[in-house]
Amino acid sequence: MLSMPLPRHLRLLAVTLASGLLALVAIGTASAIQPRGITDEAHKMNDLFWIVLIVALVVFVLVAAALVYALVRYRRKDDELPEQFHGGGKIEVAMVGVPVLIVIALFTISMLTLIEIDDKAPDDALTIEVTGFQFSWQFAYKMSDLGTNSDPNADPDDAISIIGTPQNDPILYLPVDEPVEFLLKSNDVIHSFYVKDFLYKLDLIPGRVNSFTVTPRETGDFSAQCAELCGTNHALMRFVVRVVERDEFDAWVAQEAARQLGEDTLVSSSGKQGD
Ligand SMILES: [Cu+2]
Repeated sequence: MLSMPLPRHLRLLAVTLASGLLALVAIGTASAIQPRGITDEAHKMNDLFWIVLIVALVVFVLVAAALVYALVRYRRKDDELPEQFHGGGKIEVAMVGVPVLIVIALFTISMLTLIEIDDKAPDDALTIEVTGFQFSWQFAYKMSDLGTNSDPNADPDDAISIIGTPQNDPILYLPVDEPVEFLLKSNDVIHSFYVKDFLYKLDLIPGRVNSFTVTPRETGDFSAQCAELCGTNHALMRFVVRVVERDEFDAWVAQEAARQLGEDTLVSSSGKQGD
């Protein structure tokens, strides 16, 4: 017990400041460890994360301050019972109404974000078929479906394909500032396509195709991995997402096409234009 009790409003101020300080520590920690993400979709999810965190912290500060204040202010001082009463109309309505409004608001914002990030890719978006297998990845790019630099006359079967091994992480090339649609498949067990900087993860399930779309906004190399325990070498199922400018992407495609499909195939597929 304090020998010189602080005035009531000072005590309330002290506990509010203390819980506010805790809330600031939470914000600092979150901003230090939470990746911002590199895609439009990730930025929307990141915004949602901060809205929810800040609302939660405001609620925390108010509830913690009220709790500590009540514990101190109304602690047992003698054997006399305090005044006994039932009900408190206004405060009860507020204690039900305010949380309900907060939940409705957060639900609405979350749904709107979900609808935006689950938006289907435009038809002309680059499409990459991702196949997970024990224990690496295959990335296939169809020559007829390369986004802005597609060859509409390419043979629909012409595709370049990058296949990794557990010892050699495959590189997933993406052009910056363009929507990319991923089609996720698996022929053995369930894997999970997880790119930390997309703030997104989606399972590859045998017998079905899962898809999602992102628009990367930053160039660079970003590490990624399988996020579903899929067997003994699951930990070696890593890959690198390399986001590059369109020019560099086209040069890489041309180089891989020449290597994998050969000059002949390219000539013959453009030769079909006259058909
Ligand atoms: Cu896996």
